[in-house]
Amino acid sequence: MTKDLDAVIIGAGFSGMYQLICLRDRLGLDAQVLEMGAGVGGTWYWNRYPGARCDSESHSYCYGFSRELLEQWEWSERYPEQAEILRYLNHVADRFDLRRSMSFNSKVVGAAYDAVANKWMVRTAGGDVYRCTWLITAVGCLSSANVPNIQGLEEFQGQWFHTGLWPHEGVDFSGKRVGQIGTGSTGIQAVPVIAQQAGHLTVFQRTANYSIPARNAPLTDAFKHYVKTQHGEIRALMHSTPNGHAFVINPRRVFDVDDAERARLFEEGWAHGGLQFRAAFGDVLIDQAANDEAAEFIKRKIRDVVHDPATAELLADIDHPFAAKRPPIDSDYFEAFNRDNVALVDVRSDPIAAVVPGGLVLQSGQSFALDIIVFATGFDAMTGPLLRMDITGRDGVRLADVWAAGPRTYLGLQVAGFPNLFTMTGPGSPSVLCNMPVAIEQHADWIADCIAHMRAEGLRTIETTDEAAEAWGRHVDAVANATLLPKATHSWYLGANVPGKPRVFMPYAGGMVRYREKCAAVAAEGYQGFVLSA
Ligand code: NA7
Repeated sequence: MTKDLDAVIIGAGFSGMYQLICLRDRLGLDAQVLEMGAGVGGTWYWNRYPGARCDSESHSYCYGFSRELLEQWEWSERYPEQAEILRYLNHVADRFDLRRSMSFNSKVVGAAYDAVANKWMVRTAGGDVYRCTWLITAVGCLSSANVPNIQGLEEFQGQWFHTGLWPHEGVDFSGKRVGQIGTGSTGIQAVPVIAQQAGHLTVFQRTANYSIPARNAPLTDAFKHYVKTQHGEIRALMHSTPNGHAFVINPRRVFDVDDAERARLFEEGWAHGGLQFRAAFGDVLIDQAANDEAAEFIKRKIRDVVHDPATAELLADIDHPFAAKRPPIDSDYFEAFNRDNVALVDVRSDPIAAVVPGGLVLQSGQSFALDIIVFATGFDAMTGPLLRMDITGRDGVRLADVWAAGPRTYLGLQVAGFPNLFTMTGPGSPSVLCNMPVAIEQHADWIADCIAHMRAEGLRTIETTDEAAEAWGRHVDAVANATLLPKATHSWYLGANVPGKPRVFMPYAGGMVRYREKCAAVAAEGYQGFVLSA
């Protein structure tokens, strides 16, 4: 089947759904979403692992474009769990009649730009071809599962799962010997829940990680009322903060206060819980000495919580600044190591050598008998979902070749040589350093406004330049280097979690406010850094 359209949007998660509303309902384009899953939801469709929950607070983890939606939808908990977010996204799909413009089970395997026709030809695994003027990738930043290439996995006689491709019917852990590899945000959420169900859980830790208690709880009626009646104020606050959350980062510095006051403020943040812990001071992610204070506070908490001193030491032996890797928040993660059925194994000093039919073997020869292996090993972040689609631009140039030394974009929105292709929340944009729905709505609106402008002016192509992308790339590097973020040399922000992936700090660390202003200025000044032609 070949179909002609104005726009194709790849992905039916938060970003693709709202982009469809912008293009189809606001601009009147003939737009279609292609989605590889069988339903909407993106991240929340795939990540169904035990304990899967958002680490943005529910009242800020939602769309802001519809007043009625803000006033009518009601979240039940401070941090919504996967099933609730998926219900929300299904509700949005129904409410705005999105499904009629979506093709599910449609995995995009290629997209090629035809310069003569000025069209993109988008191919799906099922052999369908969609011909369109505008191509928008809404594929998410963390959607390409990273299963480590461990020798012997295919011979494992038990079951294994990656958290990002979790079976819809769930996994029965009861009485099973479970091994979990990975202690990032996902692993930290999964451990306490799997521990409750499994016969025994062995956690294989390569890099110890900070985590702040989420203090998740049902929302009170008073808070629900506040969310519904004060949504304008809440959105204004979210749009005024660098990371799109509904809380202010206090500008005071860690050493502005004396030891006792600092301890009190950290305790207050710990008791309040969540990402807001970091907001007690403005310099935690900028100044190493300030960061050390926060890091030591958390390490002391870990030692207080975990009874076995050797386990506590291993969990608190953290080698990077606090929040330089994505900072997890948890519900009883460290407490789980006090259970009799949970053990921690250090695979930094003694790496995993192989999977064997009955379990795992470390390089020292120590072996573990396992029935189930859970890979909480993260994603080929940001570039992975784009590169796996085989996108070719002008003159058949492959995106994979253009990005061989790392991604280069202008504003995270466009790549030179790929006209009329927009990469929502692409590398070089705030994306994962921002509360995602905020970053997503800003991109979708900007792209829709750009297309509306072009149609009004009779323009047919927009393409950024190498110069603009190079300059933006230098700026992205500079703002990252002004923080402690690049000091976590093994982070997925840098691409360091995937063997062979170029090390480039991918998200824009300059903050959402500054980024939004830059994008608005670019548009207001005639799309500086882009070439628009008829
Ligand atoms: P992350 O944050 O990339 O964490 C992956 C974890 O898996 C991390 O602890 C890794 O250790 C570990 N890992 C990866 N490969 C291996 C191998 N081969 N051996 C041992 N351990 C390994 O992914 P998450 O899914 O937790 O979080 C991603 C984001 O999703 C999260 O920030 C939320 O926004 C949602 P490492 O640190 O690399 O040594």
